[in-house]
Amino acid sequence: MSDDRESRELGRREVLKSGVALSGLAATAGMSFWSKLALAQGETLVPFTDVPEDYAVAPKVEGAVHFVDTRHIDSFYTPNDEFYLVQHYGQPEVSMDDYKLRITGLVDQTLEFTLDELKGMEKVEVDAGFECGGNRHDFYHGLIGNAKWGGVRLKDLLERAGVQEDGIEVVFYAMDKGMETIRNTEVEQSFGRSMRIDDAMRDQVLVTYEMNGDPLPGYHGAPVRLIVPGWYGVANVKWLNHIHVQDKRYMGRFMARDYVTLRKVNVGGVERWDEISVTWIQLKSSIVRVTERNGSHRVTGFVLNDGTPLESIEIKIDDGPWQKAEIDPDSSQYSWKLFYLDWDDATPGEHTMVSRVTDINGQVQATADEMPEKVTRWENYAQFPRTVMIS
Ligand SMILES: Nc1nc2c(c(=O)[nH]1)N[C@H]1C(S)=C(S)[C@@H](COP(=O)(O)O)O[C@H]1N2
Ligand SMILES: [Mo]
Repeated sequence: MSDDRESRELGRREVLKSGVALSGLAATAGMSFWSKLALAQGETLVPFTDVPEDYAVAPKVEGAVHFVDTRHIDSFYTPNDEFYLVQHYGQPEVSMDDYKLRITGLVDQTLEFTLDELKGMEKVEVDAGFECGGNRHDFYHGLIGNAKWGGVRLKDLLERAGVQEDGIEVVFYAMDKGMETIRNTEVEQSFGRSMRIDDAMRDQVLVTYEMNGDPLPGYHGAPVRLIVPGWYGVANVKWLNHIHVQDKRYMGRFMARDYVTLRKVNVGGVERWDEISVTWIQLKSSIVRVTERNGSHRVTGFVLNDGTPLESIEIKIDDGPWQKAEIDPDSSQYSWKLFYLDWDDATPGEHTMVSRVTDINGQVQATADEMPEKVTRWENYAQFPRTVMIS
């Protein structure tokens, strides 16, 4: 991925390059992509044989992880009350009335913002889709969602505070706390994440107070949450109340011990096992549902990545050729990209299908077998073969 921040931010036209986007647009001319995706009358879900019959997603409850049943993804924006939920230290008590966001550390002036003060600043919106870095096949990639987030640029806040030259690391502390045993010592820790200053200064990184046009729900970080488009969910610090600029790396659990991948990489000509904090979303696609209507079938799925424009999304059924899928033309740089393929010649019986995405840099989503060097349970972005039963 590019280190050139300026060139990362793209218009919609650039996001959807090549014939894929064009054919997608042509096919849906005069009709929204989503009106084609919402289940039409008489359209039914074709059962996946890789999903147990008793598989069910529990309703959202406080403190618990909540999955989305990906077979039912049928809108570009995930409704707030369905959006997945991960809260490592449970749901914190938050007083909206005395809420303040503090900016401290290596800045010219320490600042404090009330929610109203934040709302009084220039408002920016961004579509961002993301998944938990621990999302995986076992639950059909259900730790995923896509929303429109509204708030202020982190950069605007940092510029007001005036980051000093030796301020290279920005730490985000939240209001939820838990006990952690570190080297045999039990200590209380706030949820925290960090990023280097040039990542923090990207225009798209927002301190948000709105989700899909509504005030941020309590589950999703009210009153204020960081949103880092193109990064895994863990970067999007909920219940944010303290930003600290410092001159050394932050080594809290969610940067240095948890959400750390182990990968074999080439380090200056030497093969090394490297431990890397989860940041940018890896290029990934997955099939999530198959539907049938009047004997014709449609295969639907999603793509997530770091915002690099896509070249193609393809689907392979059994031993057939890779076929190009249509990509949702409403996709934007950091949203999820939904896609579908009309499957014309489905025959009764069990079929295996898999999707793969390719970006404009020629990076292709690999199979699990092609990635023996990827060993941790974080970042599950291998191709995900699915099986369905056509009756
Ligand atoms: N304060 C705080 N922020 C947090 C978390 C948390 O436990 N506490 N979980 C993180 C993780 S691991 C993920 S995947 C996302 C989940 O966001 P969601 O619950 O809004 O879907 O929030 C991130 N932000
Ligand atoms: Mo996560």
